[in-house]
Amino acid sequence: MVELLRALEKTADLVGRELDRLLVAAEGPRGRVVEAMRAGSLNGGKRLRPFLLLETASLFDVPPHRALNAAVALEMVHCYSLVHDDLPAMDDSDLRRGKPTVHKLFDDATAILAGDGLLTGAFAVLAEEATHPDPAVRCALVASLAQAAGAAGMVGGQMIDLSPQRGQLDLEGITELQNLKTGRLIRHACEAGAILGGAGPAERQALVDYAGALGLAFQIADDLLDVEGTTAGLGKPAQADAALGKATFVGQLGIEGARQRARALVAEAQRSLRQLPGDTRTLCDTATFVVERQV
Ligand code: GRG
Repeated sequence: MVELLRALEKTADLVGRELDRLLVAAEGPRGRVVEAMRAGSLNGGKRLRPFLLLETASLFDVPPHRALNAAVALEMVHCYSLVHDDLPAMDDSDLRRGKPTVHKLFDDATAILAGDGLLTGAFAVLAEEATHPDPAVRCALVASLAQAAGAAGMVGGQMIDLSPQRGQLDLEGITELQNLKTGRLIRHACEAGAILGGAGPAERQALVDYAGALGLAFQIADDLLDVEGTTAGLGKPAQADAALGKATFVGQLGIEGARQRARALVAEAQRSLRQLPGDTRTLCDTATFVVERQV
């Protein structure tokens, strides 16, 4: 696990430096939105999604610098979703990654624009030739990220999360919501590695299975942290789900039941890795990390 944490740190450093290079400060009133985009993306974070993308690409011998654009684009979409999720019209949160949220540092309108800038900027990054020399691969990455982030993916999940029915969801409903809201970007991370690496259909399916189980385990761990963690430890408000009246995996399964389900999903994710080429030990450890993490 120490090795995994070191590898995660290395990716976080790489992604942070690339975002810093891309988000160039601007003069005049436009500079404000760039500053807000920087505040929403250069504020820490585990960078788990870029890490998964780089690791899955490496199974097919794609070196990190050849997968970096796709990894950074994915993190930009994730950061946009957090900036918008924290807005008063959504989860209304003052704290993210241990720091004041973007709308608190700036204002609501600037936070909306900063999220928009990160989202659209992600697709500009994917379209760059540096992402992959073959335009068909770049198109496949664009399509995969758009599907994962859009109304059939994360945005759709967020809509269910904000719906009046949210408090009454049963286990199946919560699973669907979380598969969309959190799971689809995680699945894109693994599919993008497969796209960059020219993986075959069976390998791609194995990665989709891995990501599906990992994404749910990640969300159950998030629900457990929300109940058991502290605001200082998490860097975001604890017990937020209960305050918002949200039905969660912990609410449905109880603390011990949720923990058991998360462990079973980790084992399921790890089993999927057996179908893949290369050294899958890091992805195996990542599945364990996802449920043992404290933030
Ligand atoms: C606004 C369209 C739109 C979507 C927002 C992802 C999301 C949808 C909201 C985040 C709310 C939340 C706390 C979800 C729980 C799981 C999750 C995505 C946590 C944050 O991801 P981490 O733990 O965060 O990877 P870091 O800070 O490490 O990047």
